[in-house]
Amino acid sequence: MQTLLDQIRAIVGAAHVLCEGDLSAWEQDWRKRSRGKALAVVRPGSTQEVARVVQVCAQHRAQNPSSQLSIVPQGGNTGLVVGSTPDSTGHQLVLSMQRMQAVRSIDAGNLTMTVESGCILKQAQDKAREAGFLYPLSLGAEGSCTVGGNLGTNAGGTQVVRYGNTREQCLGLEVVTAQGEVWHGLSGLRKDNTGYDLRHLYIGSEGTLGIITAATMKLFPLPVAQIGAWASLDTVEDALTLLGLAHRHLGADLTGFELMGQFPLNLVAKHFPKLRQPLELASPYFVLIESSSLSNPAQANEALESLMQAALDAACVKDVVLASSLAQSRSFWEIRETITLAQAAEGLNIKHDISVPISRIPEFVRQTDQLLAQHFEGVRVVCFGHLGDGNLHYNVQAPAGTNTEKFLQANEAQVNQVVFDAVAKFGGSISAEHGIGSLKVEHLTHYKSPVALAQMRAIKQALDPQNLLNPGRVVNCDNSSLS
Ligand code: FAD
Ligand code: 2HG
Ligand code: ZN
Repeated sequence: MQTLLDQIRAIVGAAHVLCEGDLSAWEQDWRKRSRGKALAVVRPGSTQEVARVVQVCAQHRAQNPSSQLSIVPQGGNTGLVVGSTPDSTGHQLVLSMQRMQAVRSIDAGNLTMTVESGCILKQAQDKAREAGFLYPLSLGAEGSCTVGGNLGTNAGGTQVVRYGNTREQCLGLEVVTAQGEVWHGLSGLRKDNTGYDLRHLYIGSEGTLGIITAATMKLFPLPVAQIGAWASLDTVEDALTLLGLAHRHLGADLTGFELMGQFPLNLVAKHFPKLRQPLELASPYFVLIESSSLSNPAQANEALESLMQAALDAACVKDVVLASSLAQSRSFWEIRETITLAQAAEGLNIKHDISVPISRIPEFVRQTDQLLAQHFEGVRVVCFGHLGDGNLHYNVQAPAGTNTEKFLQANEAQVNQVVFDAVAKFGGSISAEHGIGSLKVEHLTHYKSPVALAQMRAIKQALDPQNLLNPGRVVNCDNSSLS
Protein backbone atom coordinates (compact mmCIF):
# COMPACT_ATOMS: atom_id res chain seq x y z
CA MET A 1 0.00 0.00 0.00
CA GLN A 2 2.96 2.36 0.64
CA THR A 3 3.90 2.29 -3.06
CA LEU A 4 0.32 3.06 -3.99
CA LEU A 5 0.18 5.99 -1.55
CA ASP A 6 3.50 7.28 -2.94
CA GLN A 7 2.03 7.14 -6.46
CA ILE A 8 -0.99 9.08 -5.25
CA ARG A 9 1.23 11.65 -3.46
CA ALA A 10 3.03 12.18 -6.75
CA ILE A 11 -0.32 12.94 -8.42
CA VAL A 12 -2.05 15.24 -5.91
CA GLY A 13 0.86 16.40 -3.76
CA ALA A 14 1.88 14.99 -0.38
CA ALA A 15 -0.07 17.71 1.46
CA HIS A 16 -3.29 16.35 0.00
CA VAL A 17 -2.88 12.74 1.12
CA LEU A 18 -3.92 12.63 4.76
CA CYS A 19 -3.11 9.48 6.74
CA GLU A 20 -2.47 10.70 10.25
CA GLY A 21 -3.99 12.93 12.88
CA ASP A 22 -7.66 13.52 13.47
CA LEU A 23 -9.49 12.37 10.34
CA SER A 24 -12.91 12.27 12.01
CA ALA A 25 -14.33 14.93 9.69
CA TRP A 26 -13.97 12.39 6.84
CA GLU A 27 -14.29 9.10 8.77
CA GLN A 28 -17.35 9.83 10.90
CA ASP A 29 -20.81 10.18 9.36
CA TRP A 30 -23.01 13.20 10.12
CA ARG A 31 -25.45 11.25 12.30
CA LYS A 32 -22.65 9.54 14.21
CA ARG A 33 -24.07 6.17 13.27
CA SER A 34 -20.70 4.75 12.17
CA ARG A 35 -17.01 5.62 12.43
CA GLY A 36 -14.69 4.04 9.86
CA LYS A 37 -10.93 3.96 9.25
CA ALA A 38 -9.56 5.33 5.97
CA LEU A 39 -6.38 4.11 4.31
CA ALA A 40 -5.98 7.79 3.47
CA VAL A 41 -8.02 10.87 2.65
CA VAL A 42 -7.05 12.02 -0.84
CA ARG A 43 -7.92 15.54 -1.97
CA PRO A 44 -7.41 15.97 -5.72
CA GLY A 45 -7.39 19.47 -7.21
CA SER A 46 -8.52 18.77 -10.79
CA THR A 47 -10.41 16.31 -12.96
CA GLN A 48 -7.13 15.02 -14.36
CA GLU A 49 -5.87 14.32 -10.85
CA VAL A 50 -9.08 12.44 -10.01
CA ALA A 51 -8.67 10.38 -13.18
CA ARG A 52 -5.03 9.53 -12.44
CA VAL A 53 -5.80 8.55 -8.83
CA VAL A 54 -8.55 6.22 -10.04
CA GLN A 55 -6.21 4.78 -12.69
CA VAL A 56 -3.50 3.86 -10.18
CA CYS A 57 -6.09 2.34 -7.86
CA ALA A 58 -7.60 0.28 -10.69
CA GLN A 59 -4.07 -0.85 -11.67
CA HIS A 60 -3.28 -1.78 -8.08
CA ARG A 61 -6.44 -3.88 -7.92
CA ALA A 62 -5.65 -5.56 -11.25
CA GLN A 63 -2.13 -6.45 -10.06
CA ASN A 64 -3.27 -7.53 -6.58
CA PRO A 65 -6.53 -9.44 -7.11
CA SER A 66 -6.90 -10.15 -3.40
CA SER A 67 -6.57 -6.46 -2.52
CA GLN A 68 -9.56 -4.92 -0.77
CA LEU A 69 -8.62 -1.42 -1.92
CA SER A 70 -11.60 0.71 -2.91
CA ILE A 71 -12.60 4.37 -3.20
CA VAL A 72 -15.31 6.25 -1.32
CA PRO A 73 -16.18 9.52 -3.05
CA GLN A 74 -17.01 12.25 -0.55
CA GLY A 75 -18.39 15.78 -0.79
CA GLY A 76 -19.51 17.62 2.33
CA ASN A 77 -20.13 14.39 4.28
CA THR A 78 -23.62 15.52 5.27
CA GLY A 79 -25.33 12.41 3.90
CA LEU A 80 -27.73 10.72 6.30
CA VAL A 81 -27.39 7.05 5.28
CA VAL A 82 -23.69 6.30 5.92
CA GLY A 83 -22.70 6.39 2.25
CA SER A 84 -19.73 8.74 2.21
CA THR A 85 -17.51 7.42 5.01
CA PRO A 86 -15.10 4.45 4.89
CA ASP A 87 -15.73 1.09 6.51
CA SER A 88 -13.51 -0.12 9.34
CA THR A 89 -11.11 -2.24 7.22
CA GLY A 90 -8.56 0.53 6.65
CA HIS A 91 -8.51 -0.44 2.95
CA GLN A 92 -10.69 2.36 1.60
CA LEU A 93 -9.46 5.67 0.23
CA VAL A 94 -11.75 8.60 0.90
CA LEU A 95 -11.67 10.71 -2.26
CA SER A 96 -12.67 14.13 -0.98
CA MET A 97 -13.81 16.60 -3.64
CA GLN A 98 -13.43 19.58 -1.28
CA ARG A 99 -10.69 21.27 -3.33
CA MET A 100 -12.64 21.27 -6.60
CA GLN A 101 -14.92 24.23 -5.91
CA ALA A 102 -14.72 26.41 -9.01
CA VAL A 103 -17.68 27.84 -10.84
CA ARG A 104 -16.31 27.27 -14.33
CA SER A 105 -18.81 29.37 -16.27
CA ILE A 106 -22.24 30.95 -16.34
CA ASP A 107 -24.05 30.97 -19.69
CA ALA A 108 -26.76 33.59 -19.22
CA GLY A 109 -28.31 32.95 -22.64
CA ASN A 110 -28.53 29.20 -22.01
CA LEU A 111 -29.62 29.76 -18.38
CA THR A 112 -26.93 27.40 -17.09
CA MET A 113 -24.02 27.35 -14.68
CA THR A 114 -21.14 24.88 -14.93
CA VAL A 115 -19.69 24.14 -11.54
CA GLU A 116 -17.15 21.74 -10.05
CA SER A 117 -18.56 19.04 -7.85
CA GLY A 118 -16.82 20.13 -4.63
CA CYS A 119 -18.55 23.52 -4.75
CA ILE A 120 -20.59 24.05 -1.57
CA LEU A 121 -24.29 24.37 -2.42
CA LYS A 122 -24.55 27.76 -0.70
CA GLN A 123 -21.65 29.08 -2.80
CA ALA A 124 -23.38 27.87 -5.97
CA GLN A 125 -26.58 29.68 -4.90
CA ASP A 126 -24.61 32.87 -4.11
CA LYS A 127 -22.70 32.84 -7.42
CA ALA A 128 -25.95 32.40 -9.33
CA ARG A 129 -27.60 35.25 -7.40
CA GLU A 130 -24.61 37.56 -8.05
CA ALA A 131 -25.17 36.91 -11.75
CA GLY A 132 -28.89 37.71 -11.37
CA PHE A 133 -30.21 34.13 -11.35
CA LEU A 134 -31.73 31.59 -9.02
CA TYR A 135 -30.02 28.25 -8.34
CA PRO A 136 -33.07 26.67 -6.79
CA LEU A 137 -31.80 23.66 -4.88
CA SER A 138 -32.23 24.43 -1.18
CA LEU A 139 -31.75 22.24 1.89
CA GLY A 140 -30.81 22.49 5.54
CA ALA A 141 -27.25 21.30 4.92
CA GLU A 142 -26.62 23.84 2.14
CA GLY A 143 -23.79 25.52 4.07
CA SER A 144 -21.68 22.35 3.90
CA CYS A 145 -23.07 19.88 1.32
CA THR A 146 -21.63 19.97 -2.20
CA VAL A 147 -23.07 20.01 -5.70
CA GLY A 148 -21.42 16.60 -6.31
CA GLY A 149 -23.04 15.13 -3.19
CA ASN A 150 -26.39 16.62 -4.24
CA LEU A 151 -26.04 14.91 -7.60
CA GLY A 152 -24.71 11.70 -6.05
CA THR A 153 -27.83 11.45 -3.88
CA ASN A 154 -30.26 13.22 -6.25
CA ALA A 155 -31.07 15.50 -3.32
CA GLY A 156 -34.54 16.96 -2.96
CA GLY A 157 -34.96 19.72 -0.39
CA THR A 158 -37.65 22.32 0.04
CA GLN A 159 -38.23 23.69 -3.48
CA VAL A 160 -38.93 20.43 -5.32
CA VAL A 161 -42.64 21.19 -5.66
CA ARG A 162 -41.68 23.95 -8.16
CA TYR A 163 -38.18 23.13 -9.51
CA GLY A 164 -37.87 19.34 -9.18
CA ASN A 165 -35.11 17.23 -7.63
CA THR A 166 -31.41 17.73 -8.39
CA ARG A 167 -31.87 15.35 -11.35
CA GLU A 168 -34.37 17.69 -13.02
CA GLN A 169 -31.97 20.62 -12.60
CA CYS A 170 -28.95 18.95 -14.22
CA LEU A 171 -28.22 19.29 -17.94
CA GLY A 172 -24.78 17.72 -18.13
CA LEU A 173 -22.02 15.97 -16.22
CA GLU A 174 -18.30 15.44 -16.30
CA VAL A 175 -17.48 12.07 -14.74
CA VAL A 176 -14.34 10.07 -14.01
CA THR A 177 -15.20 6.45 -14.67
CA ALA A 178 -14.14 3.45 -12.60
CA GLN A 179 -11.35 2.91 -15.13
CA GLY A 180 -10.05 6.44 -14.66
CA GLU A 181 -11.31 7.76 -18.00
CA VAL A 182 -13.07 11.10 -18.28
CA TRP A 183 -16.57 11.32 -19.75
CA HIS A 184 -17.04 14.90 -21.00
CA GLY A 185 -20.79 15.27 -20.84
CA LEU A 186 -21.16 18.94 -19.93
CA SER A 187 -23.33 19.67 -22.94
CA GLY A 188 -25.90 21.97 -21.33
CA LEU A 189 -28.36 20.76 -23.98
CA ARG A 190 -32.03 20.75 -23.11
CA LYS A 191 -32.81 18.19 -25.76
CA ASP A 192 -30.54 15.30 -26.75
CA ASN A 193 -31.87 11.93 -27.81
CA THR A 194 -28.65 10.28 -28.94
CA GLY A 195 -29.10 7.01 -27.13
CA TYR A 196 -28.99 6.18 -23.42
CA ASP A 197 -28.89 9.21 -21.15
CA LEU A 198 -25.79 8.39 -19.09
CA ARG A 199 -26.27 11.47 -16.94
CA HIS A 200 -29.29 9.87 -15.30
CA LEU A 201 -27.32 6.74 -14.43
CA TYR A 202 -24.73 8.69 -12.50
CA ILE A 203 -27.23 10.99 -10.74
CA GLY A 204 -28.41 9.23 -7.60
CA SER A 205 -25.83 6.45 -7.91
CA GLU A 206 -24.20 7.51 -4.60
CA GLY A 207 -20.63 7.27 -5.87
CA THR A 208 -20.95 3.63 -6.94
CA LEU A 209 -20.70 4.11 -10.72
CA GLY A 210 -18.37 7.07 -11.29
CA ILE A 211 -16.97 10.21 -9.71
CA ILE A 212 -18.77 13.37 -10.73
CA THR A 213 -16.19 16.13 -11.18
CA ALA A 214 -18.38 18.88 -12.66
CA ALA A 215 -21.96 19.55 -13.70
CA THR A 216 -23.95 21.93 -15.86
CA MET A 217 -26.99 23.00 -13.89
CA LYS A 218 -30.11 24.95 -14.85
CA LEU A 219 -30.57 28.52 -13.65
CA PHE A 220 -33.90 30.31 -13.26
CA PRO A 221 -35.01 33.94 -13.08
CA LEU A 222 -34.69 35.40 -9.57
CA PRO A 223 -38.11 35.89 -7.97
CA VAL A 224 -38.88 39.47 -6.93
CA ALA A 225 -40.83 38.29 -3.89
CA GLN A 226 -40.70 35.24 -1.64
CA ILE A 227 -43.37 35.16 1.03
CA GLY A 228 -43.99 32.54 3.68
CA ALA A 229 -47.20 31.65 5.48
CA TRP A 230 -47.44 29.49 8.60
CA ALA A 231 -50.70 27.72 9.43
CA SER A 232 -51.94 25.45 12.21
CA LEU A 233 -54.14 22.47 11.35
CA ASP A 234 -55.98 19.60 13.00
CA THR A 235 -55.24 16.77 10.57
CA VAL A 236 -53.06 15.65 7.67
CA GLU A 237 -56.26 15.51 5.55
CA ASP A 238 -56.62 19.26 6.17
CA ALA A 239 -53.04 19.75 4.99
CA LEU A 240 -53.90 17.91 1.78
CA THR A 241 -56.95 20.13 1.23
CA LEU A 242 -54.72 23.15 1.80
CA LEU A 243 -52.19 21.79 -0.74
CA GLY A 244 -54.94 21.51 -3.35
CA LEU A 245 -56.01 25.11 -2.69
CA ALA A 246 -52.39 26.28 -2.83
CA HIS A 247 -51.88 24.71 -6.27
CA ARG A 248 -55.05 26.37 -7.55
CA HIS A 249 -54.39 29.82 -6.05
CA LEU A 250 -50.64 30.08 -6.59
CA GLY A 251 -49.96 27.96 -9.68
CA ALA A 252 -46.25 28.09 -10.55
CA ASP A 253 -45.67 30.58 -7.70
CA LEU A 254 -46.02 27.75 -5.16
CA THR A 255 -42.37 27.04 -4.30
CA GLY A 256 -42.62 25.30 -0.92
CA PHE A 257 -45.17 23.26 0.99
CA GLU A 258 -43.87 21.67 4.20
CA LEU A 259 -45.81 19.74 6.82
CA MET A 260 -44.60 19.66 10.44
CA GLY A 261 -46.07 17.65 13.30
CA GLN A 262 -46.42 19.21 16.72
CA PHE A 263 -43.74 16.96 18.23
CA PRO A 264 -40.88 17.96 15.89
CA LEU A 265 -41.71 21.62 16.59
CA ASN A 266 -41.75 20.88 20.32
CA LEU A 267 -38.23 19.52 19.90
CA VAL A 268 -37.16 22.76 18.17
CA ALA A 269 -38.74 24.79 20.99
CA LYS A 270 -36.98 22.62 23.59
CA HIS A 271 -33.48 22.58 22.07
CA PHE A 272 -33.49 25.95 20.26
CA PRO A 273 -35.61 28.15 22.57
CA LYS A 274 -34.33 31.36 20.95
CA LEU A 275 -36.25 30.59 17.74
CA ARG A 276 -39.68 32.22 18.03
CA GLN A 277 -42.51 29.95 16.96
CA PRO A 278 -45.01 31.86 14.76
CA LEU A 279 -48.03 30.17 16.39
CA GLU A 280 -48.65 28.56 19.74
CA LEU A 281 -47.69 24.86 19.65
CA ALA A 282 -51.22 23.76 20.44
CA SER A 283 -52.26 22.04 17.19
CA PRO A 284 -51.37 18.55 15.94
CA TYR A 285 -49.95 19.86 12.63
CA PHE A 286 -48.46 22.96 11.03
CA VAL A 287 -47.75 23.87 7.41
CA LEU A 288 -45.22 26.28 5.94
CA ILE A 289 -46.16 27.54 2.48
CA GLU A 290 -43.90 29.64 0.28
CA SER A 291 -45.01 31.70 -2.67
CA SER A 292 -42.40 33.20 -5.00
CA SER A 293 -43.36 35.71 -7.62
CA LEU A 294 -41.65 36.95 -10.76
CA SER A 295 -44.11 39.83 -11.17
CA ASN A 296 -44.53 42.11 -8.16
CA PRO A 297 -44.51 41.71 -4.37
CA ALA A 298 -47.95 43.24 -3.87
CA GLN A 299 -49.53 40.72 -6.23
CA ALA A 300 -47.70 37.85 -4.51
CA ASN A 301 -49.00 39.04 -1.16
CA GLU A 302 -52.55 39.31 -2.47
CA ALA A 303 -52.43 35.79 -3.92
CA LEU A 304 -51.22 34.34 -0.61
CA GLU A 305 -53.84 36.31 1.34
CA SER A 306 -56.58 35.06 -0.93
CA LEU A 307 -55.31 31.47 -0.55
CA MET A 308 -55.38 31.76 3.21
CA GLN A 309 -58.86 33.29 3.20
CA ALA A 310 -60.06 30.36 1.06
CA ALA A 311 -58.40 27.95 3.51
CA LEU A 312 -60.09 29.61 6.49
CA ASP A 313 -63.44 29.50 4.62
CA ALA A 314 -62.92 25.80 3.88
CA ALA A 315 -62.04 25.32 7.57
CA CYS A 316 -58.91 23.34 6.69
CA VAL A 317 -56.70 25.67 8.75
CA LYS A 318 -57.22 26.93 12.30
CA ASP A 319 -54.91 29.90 12.41
CA VAL A 320 -52.54 31.59 9.97
CA VAL A 321 -49.59 33.98 10.07
CA LEU A 322 -48.47 35.65 6.87
CA ALA A 323 -44.87 36.85 6.97
CA SER A 324 -44.72 40.62 6.78
CA SER A 325 -41.10 40.74 5.63
CA LEU A 326 -38.45 38.61 3.96
CA ALA A 327 -36.74 38.38 7.37
CA GLN A 328 -39.89 36.90 8.90
CA SER A 329 -40.24 34.40 6.02
CA ARG A 330 -36.63 33.38 6.63
CA SER A 331 -37.35 32.92 10.33
CA PHE A 332 -40.15 30.48 9.39
CA TRP A 333 -37.70 28.51 7.26
CA GLU A 334 -35.11 28.54 10.02
CA ILE A 335 -37.55 26.79 12.34
CA ARG A 336 -38.39 24.22 9.68
CA GLU A 337 -34.71 23.57 8.85
CA THR A 338 -33.77 23.23 12.52
CA ILE A 339 -35.90 20.11 13.06
CA THR A 340 -33.04 17.79 12.04
CA LEU A 341 -30.67 19.45 14.52
CA ALA A 342 -33.31 19.41 17.26
CA GLN A 343 -33.92 15.73 16.68
CA ALA A 344 -30.18 15.05 16.85
CA ALA A 345 -30.00 17.01 20.11
CA GLU A 346 -32.76 14.81 21.53
CA GLY A 347 -30.64 11.71 20.85
CA LEU A 348 -29.92 8.97 18.31
CA ASN A 349 -32.94 8.24 16.16
CA ILE A 350 -34.30 6.22 13.28
CA LYS A 351 -34.79 8.16 10.05
CA HIS A 352 -37.18 7.38 7.22
CA ASP A 353 -37.32 9.56 4.09
CA ILE A 354 -40.27 7.79 2.54
CA SER A 355 -42.68 8.72 -0.22
CA VAL A 356 -46.17 7.56 -1.06
CA PRO A 357 -48.66 9.04 -3.55
CA ILE A 358 -49.63 12.44 -2.11
CA SER A 359 -53.30 11.48 -1.97
CA ARG A 360 -52.51 8.49 0.30
CA ILE A 361 -50.37 10.33 2.85
CA PRO A 362 -53.14 10.97 5.43
CA GLU A 363 -54.12 7.29 5.54
CA PHE A 364 -50.44 6.22 5.62
CA VAL A 365 -49.74 8.46 8.60
CA ARG A 366 -52.89 7.39 10.47
CA GLN A 367 -52.28 3.66 10.04
CA THR A 368 -48.54 3.75 10.66
CA ASP A 369 -48.89 5.96 13.76
CA GLN A 370 -51.31 3.37 15.14
CA LEU A 371 -49.05 0.42 14.32
CA LEU A 372 -46.01 2.01 15.94
CA ALA A 373 -47.96 2.94 19.07
CA GLN A 374 -49.25 -0.66 19.30
CA HIS A 375 -45.86 -2.32 18.86
CA PHE A 376 -43.51 0.12 20.63
CA GLU A 377 -45.11 1.69 23.67
CA GLY A 378 -44.31 5.35 24.17
CA VAL A 379 -42.39 5.69 20.91
CA ARG A 380 -42.30 9.26 19.59
CA VAL A 381 -42.90 9.91 15.88
CA VAL A 382 -41.12 12.89 14.35
CA CYS A 383 -43.24 13.42 11.26
CA PHE A 384 -42.46 16.33 8.95
CA GLY A 385 -41.37 17.09 5.44
CA HIS A 386 -42.17 17.77 1.87
CA LEU A 387 -45.91 17.09 1.66
CA GLY A 388 -46.05 18.88 -1.68
CA ASP A 389 -43.87 16.05 -3.10
CA GLY A 390 -45.48 13.16 -1.20
CA ASN A 391 -42.22 12.80 0.75
CA LEU A 392 -42.27 12.65 4.54
CA HIS A 393 -39.56 12.30 7.13
CA TYR A 394 -41.35 9.76 9.23
CA ASN A 395 -38.67 9.52 11.93
CA VAL A 396 -38.81 7.63 15.16
CA GLN A 397 -37.41 8.70 18.51
CA ALA A 398 -37.11 6.40 21.51
CA PRO A 399 -39.72 6.78 24.28
CA ALA A 400 -38.90 9.68 26.61
CA GLY A 401 -36.55 8.76 29.42
CA THR A 402 -35.32 5.51 27.86
CA ASN A 403 -31.74 4.67 26.89
CA THR A 404 -31.70 5.62 23.21
CA GLU A 405 -28.88 3.29 22.20
CA LYS A 406 -30.51 0.33 23.87
CA PHE A 407 -33.85 1.17 22.29
CA LEU A 408 -32.29 1.33 18.84
CA GLN A 409 -30.38 -1.91 19.33
CA ALA A 410 -33.48 -3.74 20.42
CA ASN A 411 -36.04 -2.21 18.09
CA GLU A 412 -34.56 -0.55 15.01
CA ALA A 413 -35.02 -3.53 12.71
CA GLN A 414 -38.66 -4.02 13.73
CA VAL A 415 -39.44 -0.29 13.55
CA ASN A 416 -38.03 -0.23 10.02
CA GLN A 417 -40.06 -3.25 9.08
CA VAL A 418 -43.32 -1.73 10.33
CA VAL A 419 -42.69 1.53 8.47
CA PHE A 420 -41.35 0.00 5.25
CA ASP A 421 -44.12 -2.61 5.08
CA ALA A 422 -46.63 0.23 5.38
CA VAL A 423 -44.78 2.16 2.66
CA ALA A 424 -44.92 -0.90 0.39
CA LYS A 425 -48.61 -1.39 1.12
CA PHE A 426 -49.31 2.21 0.09
CA GLY A 427 -47.30 1.86 -3.13
CA GLY A 428 -44.43 4.07 -1.94
CA SER A 429 -40.64 4.19 -1.86
CA ILE A 430 -38.40 3.46 1.15
CA SER A 431 -36.12 6.34 0.12
CA ALA A 432 -37.33 9.51 -1.58
CA GLU A 433 -34.36 11.72 -0.74
CA HIS A 434 -31.38 10.50 1.22
CA GLY A 435 -30.62 7.36 -0.76
CA ILE A 436 -29.60 3.86 0.26
CA GLY A 437 -25.99 4.26 1.48
CA SER A 438 -25.04 1.41 3.81
CA LEU A 439 -28.07 1.74 6.04
CA LYS A 440 -30.72 0.53 3.60
CA VAL A 441 -28.87 -1.96 1.37
CA GLU A 442 -30.58 -4.96 2.95
CA HIS A 443 -33.96 -3.24 2.93
CA LEU A 444 -33.59 -2.51 -0.76
CA THR A 445 -33.16 -6.20 -1.53
CA HIS A 446 -36.44 -6.80 0.24
CA TYR A 447 -38.54 -3.93 -1.11
CA LYS A 448 -37.21 -3.47 -4.67
CA SER A 449 -38.34 -5.90 -7.33
CA PRO A 450 -35.88 -8.69 -8.24
CA VAL A 451 -36.02 -7.58 -11.87
CA ALA A 452 -35.03 -4.01 -10.94
CA LEU A 453 -32.26 -5.26 -8.63
CA ALA A 454 -30.83 -7.55 -11.32
CA GLN A 455 -30.69 -4.62 -13.75
CA MET A 456 -29.03 -2.42 -11.14
CA ARG A 457 -26.37 -5.08 -10.47
CA ALA A 458 -25.82 -5.53 -14.22
CA ILE A 459 -25.23 -1.79 -14.59
CA LYS A 460 -22.79 -1.78 -11.67
CA GLN A 461 -20.95 -4.76 -13.12
CA ALA A 462 -20.73 -3.17 -16.57
CA LEU A 463 -19.44 0.19 -15.34
CA ASP A 464 -17.32 -0.95 -12.38
CA PRO A 465 -16.34 -4.60 -12.88
CA GLN A 466 -13.66 -4.38 -10.18
CA ASN A 467 -16.21 -3.07 -7.65
CA LEU A 468 -13.74 -0.29 -6.93
CA LEU A 469 -16.19 2.55 -6.28
CA ASN A 470 -18.08 2.70 -2.98
CA PRO A 471 -18.59 -1.08 -2.66
CA GLY A 472 -21.38 -2.28 -0.39
CA ARG A 473 -23.43 0.86 -0.95
CA VAL A 474 -26.77 0.87 -2.82
CA VAL A 475 -26.51 -2.68 -4.20
CA ASN A 476 -24.39 -5.44 -2.77
CA CYS A 477 -22.06 -6.86 -5.40
CA ASP A 478 -19.15 -8.66 -3.77
CA ASN A 479 -15.94 -9.07 -5.75
CA SER A 480 -16.49 -12.75 -6.43
CA SER A 481 -19.77 -12.06 -8.18
CA LEU A 482 -18.23 -9.28 -10.25
CA SER A 483 -14.85 -10.37 -11.49
P1 FAD B 1 -21.75 13.33 0.95
O1 FAD B 1 -22.46 13.13 2.23
O2 FAD B 1 -20.30 13.60 1.02
O3 FAD B 1 -22.01 12.10 0.00
C1 FAD B 1 -23.31 11.60 -0.22
C2 FAD B 1 -23.23 10.47 -1.27
O4 FAD B 1 -22.84 11.00 -2.54
C3 FAD B 1 -22.19 9.39 -0.95
O5 FAD B 1 -22.66 8.16 -1.40
C4 FAD B 1 -20.97 9.82 -1.75
O6 FAD B 1 -20.14 8.72 -2.08
C5 FAD B 1 -21.62 10.43 -2.98
N1 FAD B 1 -20.84 11.51 -3.57
C6 FAD B 1 -20.41 12.65 -2.97
N2 FAD B 1 -19.74 13.40 -3.86
C7 FAD B 1 -19.73 12.72 -5.02
C8 FAD B 1 -19.18 12.98 -6.31
N3 FAD B 1 -18.50 14.10 -6.57
N4 FAD B 1 -19.35 12.05 -7.27
C9 FAD B 1 -20.04 10.91 -7.02
N5 FAD B 1 -20.58 10.62 -5.83
C10 FAD B 1 -20.43 11.52 -4.85
N6 FAD B 1 -31.05 15.69 1.68
C11 FAD B 1 -32.11 15.94 0.87
O7 FAD B 1 -32.25 15.30 -0.18
N7 FAD B 1 -33.03 16.89 1.19
C12 FAD B 1 -32.93 17.63 2.31
O8 FAD B 1 -33.79 18.48 2.57
C13 FAD B 1 -31.82 17.40 3.18
N8 FAD B 1 -31.66 18.14 4.29
C14 FAD B 1 -30.60 17.87 5.12
C15 FAD B 1 -30.46 18.63 6.29
C16 FAD B 1 -29.40 18.38 7.16
C17 FAD B 1 -29.25 19.21 8.41
C18 FAD B 1 -28.46 17.36 6.85
C19 FAD B 1 -27.30 17.08 7.74
C20 FAD B 1 -28.59 16.62 5.69
C21 FAD B 1 -29.67 16.85 4.82
N9 FAD B 1 -29.83 16.12 3.64
C22 FAD B 1 -30.89 16.39 2.82
C23 FAD B 1 -28.88 15.05 3.30
C24 FAD B 1 -27.59 15.55 2.59
O9 FAD B 1 -27.32 16.86 2.90
C25 FAD B 1 -27.74 15.41 1.10
O10 FAD B 1 -27.82 14.05 0.78
C26 FAD B 1 -26.60 16.05 0.29
O11 FAD B 1 -26.96 16.02 -1.06
C27 FAD B 1 -25.27 15.35 0.48
O12 FAD B 1 -24.23 16.16 -0.05
P2 FAD B 1 -22.73 16.00 0.46
O13 FAD B 1 -21.87 16.85 -0.39
O14 FAD B 1 -22.63 16.22 1.90
O15 FAD B 1 -22.47 14.47 0.09
C1 2HG C 1 -35.07 17.68 5.65
O1 2HG C 1 -36.03 17.65 4.88
C2 2HG C 1 -33.97 16.70 5.47
O2 2HG C 1 -34.97 18.55 6.53
C3 2HG C 1 -33.54 15.96 6.73
O3 2HG C 1 -34.23 15.82 4.43
C4 2HG C 1 -34.63 15.11 7.27
O4 2HG C 1 -33.70 14.98 9.46
C5 2HG C 1 -34.34 14.41 8.60
O5 2HG C 1 -34.81 13.29 8.75
ZN1 ZN D 1 -36.07 16.25 3.37
